[in-house]
Amino acid sequence: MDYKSLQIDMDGPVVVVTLSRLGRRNALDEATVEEIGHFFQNPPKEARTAVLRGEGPHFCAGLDLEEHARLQRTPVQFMRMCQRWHWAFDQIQFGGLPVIGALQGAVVGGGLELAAACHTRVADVSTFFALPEGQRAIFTGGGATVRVGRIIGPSRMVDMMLAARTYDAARGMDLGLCHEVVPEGQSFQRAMRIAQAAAKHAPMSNYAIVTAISRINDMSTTDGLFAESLVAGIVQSSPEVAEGLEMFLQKRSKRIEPT
Ligand code: 1HE
Repeated sequence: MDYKSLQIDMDGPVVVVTLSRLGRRNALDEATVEEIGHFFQNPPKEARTAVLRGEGPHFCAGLDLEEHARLQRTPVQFMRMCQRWHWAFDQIQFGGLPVIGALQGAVVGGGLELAAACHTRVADVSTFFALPEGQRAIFTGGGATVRVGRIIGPSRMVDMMLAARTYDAARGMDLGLCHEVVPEGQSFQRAMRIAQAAAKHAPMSNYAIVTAISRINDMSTTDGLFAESLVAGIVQSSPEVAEGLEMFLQKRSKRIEPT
């Protein structure tokens, strides 16, 4: 696929995906969402982890409101569009590649839905989170009811939308919308360091981390524990395990220390 709204760069084992619609503050039109889904469904073979960022001062301004106004979609067309967003963001969350979101400025509406599909989110202090759909006479459609609702809880999500709340980076971190806050302009560098370190993990271990935990949390206790044992059984018997254990037994592996 010839990507027009994404810039793709390899940096060792890390693939950097940059949303590049600066003139629209990286807002998501239909073509961009297709590119995101296609990319994360078919990442480069040599990529072990990914960093997703937005060009310029904002991560992503959500739904492309110019396209939305222009296309005058019918209810069925908008429903279909939302389902393409769900498919595309599922490729991020469940595609198997660990994806680190590097956030700055606006992470709003569909931009927050996109960020919520990333596995780790690093925000700089300029970051703000909002779901302004209510103020635009629309509703979330890119997965927020599921992904954001599960992060901050449905009651807080209702309040966030009704009371038109904008959370800054520190509040976002309290609520789990991001996992780390760094000084202005440093979210990309920090996301890269996390991605480079995670790229050294055994691939099966990373695959289990990014695909199994969310799914198991959708299950009942009994089913979840059973599924965990199955996943663990497969991961624990992968070839990289012997090497990792050998390093530990020879006292060559990194100690786990308080930070
Ligand atoms: C856009 C969009 C957009 C900016 N669609 N063109 N999303 C929103 O409600 C957020 C709307 N945007 C904003 O609140 C602000 O633009 C920002 C806080 C993101 C950035 O502010 P700023 O001052 O840096 O930029 P700007 O001057 O407001 O915008 C620069 C340009 O980007 C301008 O175009 P220009 O031709 O006048 O230069 C804007 O029109 C354009 N732009 N945001 C299209 N979103 C699956 S359902 C999901 C539902 C939602 O996502 S609802 C939330 C929609």
